[in-house]
Amino acid sequence: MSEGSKTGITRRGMLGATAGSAALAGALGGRALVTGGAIGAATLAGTTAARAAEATNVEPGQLDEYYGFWSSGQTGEMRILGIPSMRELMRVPVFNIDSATGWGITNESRKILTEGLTEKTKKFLAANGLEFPRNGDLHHVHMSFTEGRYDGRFLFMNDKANTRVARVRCDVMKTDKIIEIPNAKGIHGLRPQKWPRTNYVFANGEDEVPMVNDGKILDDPAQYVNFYTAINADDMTVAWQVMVTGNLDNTDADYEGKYAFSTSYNSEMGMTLADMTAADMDHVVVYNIAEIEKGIEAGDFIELNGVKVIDGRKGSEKNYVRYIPVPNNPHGCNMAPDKVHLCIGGKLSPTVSVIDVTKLEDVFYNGADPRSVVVAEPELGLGPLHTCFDGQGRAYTTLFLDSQVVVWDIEKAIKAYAGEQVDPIVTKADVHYQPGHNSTAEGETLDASAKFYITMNKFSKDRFLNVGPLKPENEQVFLIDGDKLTLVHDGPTFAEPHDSIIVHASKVNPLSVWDRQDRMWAETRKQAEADGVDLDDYQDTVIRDGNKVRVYMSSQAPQFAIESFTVKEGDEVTVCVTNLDDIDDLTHGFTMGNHGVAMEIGPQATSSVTFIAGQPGVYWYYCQWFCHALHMEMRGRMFVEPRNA
Ligand code: CUK
Ligand code: CUA
Ligand code: CA
Repeated sequence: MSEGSKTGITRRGMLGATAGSAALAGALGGRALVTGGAIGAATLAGTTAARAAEATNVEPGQLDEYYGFWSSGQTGEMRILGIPSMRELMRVPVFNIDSATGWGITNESRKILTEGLTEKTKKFLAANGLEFPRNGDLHHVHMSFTEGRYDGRFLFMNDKANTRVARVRCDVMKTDKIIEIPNAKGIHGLRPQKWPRTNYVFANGEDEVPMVNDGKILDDPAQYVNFYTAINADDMTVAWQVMVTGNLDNTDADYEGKYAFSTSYNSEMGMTLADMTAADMDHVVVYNIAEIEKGIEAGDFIELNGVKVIDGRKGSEKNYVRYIPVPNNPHGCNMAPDKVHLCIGGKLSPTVSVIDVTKLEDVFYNGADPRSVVVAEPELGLGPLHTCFDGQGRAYTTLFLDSQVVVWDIEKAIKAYAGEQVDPIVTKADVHYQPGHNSTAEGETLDASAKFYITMNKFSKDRFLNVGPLKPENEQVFLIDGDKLTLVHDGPTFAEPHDSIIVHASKVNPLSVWDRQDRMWAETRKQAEADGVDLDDYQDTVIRDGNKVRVYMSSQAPQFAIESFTVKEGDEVTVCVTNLDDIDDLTHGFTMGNHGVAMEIGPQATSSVTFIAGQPGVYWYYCQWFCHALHMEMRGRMFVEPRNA
């Protein structure tokens, strides 16, 4: 029995009048406290909390108004949440290997995980006994844009650990492309082009590398460079790269299709912590997209590992890039939906630098001082990292060291910078604890709104039951109510959402049943055709091809069409399953016992998996996605005969 429960009052309930009233309001359905009775301070506070709870409450059975697309850091997957409820709806494996869906195990996913790797990488992975990297570090998820708004086509994301960029199809919420970025190292910041549409996805290489990184140069920092990459979003190929001075942290693009930006915390090109924080100022790199395209067209590039690379390093930047000095070790890079102001989080500096992008023209073409584009630098608090927007002129900046969010007014900050006596700070609210990224609904688009504020905190400490030395992170939802932020939700989460985007549900329309002809299994289809198997007019059959055996079977709840098949020890067995059910939510699985293989097969989907048959004997395969009252009975046997029998 826990402390306090003897009296029927929990410790949590005694934390304060507001919390108590909120708990009471929750127990009464979140609507009770607005009616009469004794009105004291506690009740008034409770009223606000109750209203807040109501505004973010999604009753069981009701749907959320927004989708949230979440990164997962070192877990390597993408997550889908319902907002404002913060209910986790789905996990989409991307750079990770996933036991439930067979991502990284099925032939279809292995193809996606391997085909975009460079030949060099494939070779050294093979030397490590690997086909593709086992891990990923996914920091930034962003949706494709059309004219500054989310268009519901694709989601793009980075892998810092293995220098990759992936794309997820929004029609089926599956990863369809993963490419390794040549030359660069450690893809970190990533953003799609906003205007006129996402033709490019921009990606920062965080880590400097020797030019050329082939082992001849190791510890001569003077010869290190960094790469900014533009990826063709439609076919996921590298369009071009720009070689720059200083490392690259976060990136964003403007609302005119003219510029993209990167923060650099290491303009010093230092290799140690002391070196990286030595200078007073670092910089923001501004990329002039039209000039870079012209330069590529005119042949002003070197070709490096098959990529056209423009030289934008200090001293040879031409009109390709400009370096805007900002206080030391900046981090966040966020374009406001007013189309004008770019906000750079100071991190080591308590300021956010506001860059007016309409002034960049003069820096590129009229020799204006690069610092002249900085129109405000409000002092906001300690450790400003990322900024999001509400479409009403306000900015919300996370203060990592202060464990707070600061709400501030962009126009007032500009006036204060010009010498007027105005305070740009609207309010501050405590968060628990140490926030990194933050999100408002569609806050990085022209549809930015002032409904919810979500903070992604790096530490939860005491906010949840103790689960051992490794604690969850904590994500909190605040209701934005005029000048006020009201905390309405704590949400523990596993490693480690860096970033999220909130997209109105009307813009995302996934299928419930696969199209039988989906391109995901085009290769499998080709193999079936070569085997004389028509996957549309299903023939359940076993094909023998030397030591290779291909088993084509359909599944329909609660049965696999083939209830047993025979192979020889050491045969390479491919099992291809097509789910003939075409009902919402009727997913089957295929798990081959003791062979380390499993896969998910959605309604009308085809999926295949290849493995080497084990020791002679009987092996049961079964459906591991609960599909029917007779789901447990949905199984069959693989007979493995001795090789020389
Ligand atoms: S970074 Cu994580 S808190 Cu990788 Cu976007 Cu700033
Ligand atoms: Cu099919 Cu479970
Ligand atoms: Ca620095």
